[in-house]
Amino acid sequence: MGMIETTLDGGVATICLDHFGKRNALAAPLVQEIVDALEDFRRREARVAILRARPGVKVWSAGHDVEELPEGRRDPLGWDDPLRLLIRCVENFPAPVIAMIEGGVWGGACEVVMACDLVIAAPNATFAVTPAKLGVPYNISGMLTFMNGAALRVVKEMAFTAKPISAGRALRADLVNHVVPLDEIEAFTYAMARDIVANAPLSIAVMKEQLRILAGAHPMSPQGFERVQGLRRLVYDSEDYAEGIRAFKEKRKPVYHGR
Ligand code: LCV
Repeated sequence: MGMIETTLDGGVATICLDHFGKRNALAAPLVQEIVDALEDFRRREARVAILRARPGVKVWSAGHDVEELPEGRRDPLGWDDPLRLLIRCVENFPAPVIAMIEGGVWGGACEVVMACDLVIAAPNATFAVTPAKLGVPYNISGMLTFMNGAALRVVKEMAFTAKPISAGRALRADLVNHVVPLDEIEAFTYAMARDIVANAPLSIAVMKEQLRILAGAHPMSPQGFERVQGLRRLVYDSEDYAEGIRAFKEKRKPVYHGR
């Protein structure tokens, strides 16, 4: 059975996450379905895509599927891992992708939402950046996505505390475009989608690609890159990393020692 539902109507594509049993955790099979749907919508020349969950959910997505993370001594979030693939698909999709959010957005799902072009949130939406909760090293491009999305101080608070922030705080921090009451969010989001569809698709596709390239135009020396990448290894080679993953699987609080 599929884990998403898709529609394409008047140029507006919708992908609805629908794997309640795992709280829409971004496991490889679910990610593959989203990637395939985006590819299909690209072929059918969708003019905008909406990424959403079912109305009424308490969790939009629980983030990376922790069961799929390696137990240690291997980069858990490498270039070809499903989450990275999904984020590149969203960024490279030739039309705007709107994230419509109800409920909690956790970890890797938060990065997926930040990679979307526009974010419309209900008042009950929350956003949590969780690597420090699990003892996981954050991905470099993921870090950049956040730095481009919000002020550095807010990024630091989210990363260091791993606590969810409210929709209101996310709005003030520029992480989301609008916070809209639950009973209006669908009408609001689809009205915005229709505004986009009414405009020139090539102009929009080119601006999206220009903004993607310009937002990533941070010159860095090879030594600087190696240093940042090498720092991640300190984390995934650590005892704390293995403990974080073990504790999640055993449904208990992790005990960290900083080594
Ligand atoms: C696998 C899950 C998950 C899950 N994976 O329902 O960005 S990083 O670096 O942090 C990256 C590595 C990452 O994204 O890590 C994941 C970050 N996510 C989280 O920390 C959230 C983990 N989940 C939760 O705290 C709770 O599940 C929430 C609050 C989202 C929902 O709570 P609720 O009481 O509604 P359950 O906890 O009972 O979850 C239902 C089922 O989904 C599984 C969970 O193990 C449970 O499985 P079983 O029914 O087999 O017991 N599940 C939830 N999240 N990220 N599996």
